[in-house]
Formats: sequence, structure tokens, C-alpha cells
Amino acid sequence: MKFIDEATIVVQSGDGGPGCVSFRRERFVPKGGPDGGSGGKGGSVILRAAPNKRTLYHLHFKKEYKAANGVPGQGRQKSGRAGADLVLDLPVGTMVRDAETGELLHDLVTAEQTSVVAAGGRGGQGNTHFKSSTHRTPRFAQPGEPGQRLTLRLELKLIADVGLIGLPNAGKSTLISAISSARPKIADYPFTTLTPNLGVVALAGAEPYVVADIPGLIEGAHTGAGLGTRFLRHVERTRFLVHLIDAGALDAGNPLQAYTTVNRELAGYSAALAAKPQLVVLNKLDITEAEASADAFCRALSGVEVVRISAATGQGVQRLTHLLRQRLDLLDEADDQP
Ligand SMILES: Nc1nc2c(ncn2[C@@H]2O[C@H](COP(=O)(O)OP(=O)(O)OP(=O)(O)O)[C@@H](O)[C@H]2O)c(=O)[nH]1
Ligand SMILES: [Mg+2]
Repeated sequence: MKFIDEATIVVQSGDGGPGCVSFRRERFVPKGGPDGGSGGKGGSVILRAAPNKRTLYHLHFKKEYKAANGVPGQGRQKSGRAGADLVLDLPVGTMVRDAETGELLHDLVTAEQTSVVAAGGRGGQGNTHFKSSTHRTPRFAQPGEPGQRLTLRLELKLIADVGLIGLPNAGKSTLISAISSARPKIADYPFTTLTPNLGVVALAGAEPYVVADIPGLIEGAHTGAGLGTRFLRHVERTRFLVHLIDAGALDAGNPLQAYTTVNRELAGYSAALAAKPQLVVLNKLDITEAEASADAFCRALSGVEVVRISAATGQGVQRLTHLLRQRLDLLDEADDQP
């Protein structure tokens, strides 16, 4: 079971620019004094807890992050420009360790929190700085201070964005296997899944999100039947629920019964969870009878948005992953409104 998202990266802050050795040259001034400017400071590597990042996925494509060097000082007392900082966005909840010592360097716990993980080197002072009454022509300047290079081990405890709920055998584990690299056990008996599984759904050109597959709920779960509702706490902090229903199951109750049973158990567990937005997804549409039973379900619950898929054949699954991303984006936008 993988609840941790990990990445190892190398960060390097910029070197300070060297100070300059230079002397004033003007007509009629035979011995102009020193006028070498100082080098600019190197850029720092700054970590930022970005609320729109949910996983460390974006770091898997690039391993090295380097801030710019400071610009060398110049004659006529011109200081070099400072190197630009490099700001690296990480999800809230990322723990940052020194990969060599294991020491915890930063813990990004609140949104927008920033911390400097590698400070830029100081710029060297130009020779102007070293002039004194006894030393009028210093022919030296300070070199810039080198930047720091660090290997970081990043760890994020995944928090699911989307919770998968439903009766046992609805196909929750099959669905998470189809949309993420999670590989929970799948079998045609109830309570195959005994502990929650998290999967990261990676879409081309979009921010990945995390889905949680939890053990199935049955009638009486909130009073302890089956595995009870104790795993529901794993979906309490998700932003919405996918209510997965087996549209091919005619024996274990029709889809409508499944829908009401699960919702009743949710409400029995917590009002907050029952009020969480749900997307109803009818599964196993590859089974012959499923289409007709899905139609009946939609007639009975007109006004409820229903998505039809087959987790086994993949029919409608890609569309669902994009739909979930869109919903999360809408919720993000709603959060951003004052
Ligand atoms: N025909 C068909 N069978 C499916 C589909 N999705 C899942 N199944 C089958 O349904 C059975 C249950 O699937 P699981 O993914 O284990 O169901 P679950 O909801 O995780 O079940 P629990 O872990 O017991 O709560 C397995 O035999 C799957 O192969 C589908 O789209 N079509
Ligand atoms: Mg399962």
C-alpha cells in the first residue's frame, strides 16, 4: 500500500558574482583611484507550499534545480545584478529532508509558506571597497561566495482528492487500477479490499490528482456490519465522492437500491460526509442487462448526473478521469472566490 509520494532532487543556489578590479581612467587624472564594483548576490532556491499542487509528480521529469549566478561587478563602481531566485512549488504537506543525513530541513505545512532551502552566495566586493589611506591602489577584489548544492529527499503524505465509495463488488478496485498505477486485489467476492488504496491519476497536461479506494459499505455499516464505516475517515477530507454502482448486478439489489443503501450508511456515519458532492458512476456497462438497468436508474433519479463506464473494458473511463479533473478545478475556483 503506498500512501507516500516521494522524489529526490538536487538544488543549487547561484554563486555570488566576483568583485571587480578596476581603476578610474580619465583625461588629466594620471592616477585615478580604484573603482571596481561588487558582484551581485547569487539567486536562492526557495520552496513554496503551493495549494494547487497535489503530488510530487511534476518533479519526476527534472532532477536539478539551479538558481541564477550573480553578475560580476564592473568598473566605474557598477555593482553586478543579483541572480534571480528559483521558486519551486511543492504540495502543502511536503517534508523536505537532506538526502545524505536524513535531517528534516523544512516541513511545508501551510499554504503559501516559503522557505529558503539553499541561500545564494554573497557577491564579492570590488577593489573600491579595499582602498584606504595606506592602501590606495588595491589590485585585488573578493571572489563571489559559491552557491550551495544539496540533494533533497521529498516526502508527501498523500491526501485523496476523490473518494471512491460503493457496495462491495461495485468495481472500485478495478476502477482505481484502470486510472492509476495502484494495483489493489480484485476479485468477485465482497470485501476483497480490506484497507484503503490510494492512486495518483496522471493526465497529460493537467495537474494529477489522488483517488482513494476504500473497502465496500453494506447495509448496516454504520452500526458495524461488514467492515463497518471505519474506513470512511479516509475519504472525509476528500473534495468529493465518486459513488460507484454495479449496473449489472441484479441479484444483490438493483442499482437504485445500492444507491440508497450506501447513501443511508454515509448519512448514518456523518452528516458532513453525506453532504459532500457526489458523482454517480454506473459501472459494468459491458454486461448485456446493464444498459437497460442504467436507463431505469436514470429515469428514477432524473436530475442526478450519472456517468456510465465499464472499468473492465475501459469504456468511458478516460472521459471520467477528465471529468473528475474538471470538477476538482471548479471546486478550486470556488475556493478562490472571496
Ligand atoms: N463485467 C465487468 N466486471 C467488472 C467490472 N468492474 C469490475 N468487475 C468485476 O467485479 C468484481 C469486483 O471488482 P472489484 O474491483 O474487486 O470490486 P470492489 O468494489 O473493489 O469490491 P470490494 O473491494 O470487495 O469492496 C471483480 O470480479 C471484477 O472483475 C466491469 O466493468 N465489468
Ligand atoms: Mg476492492
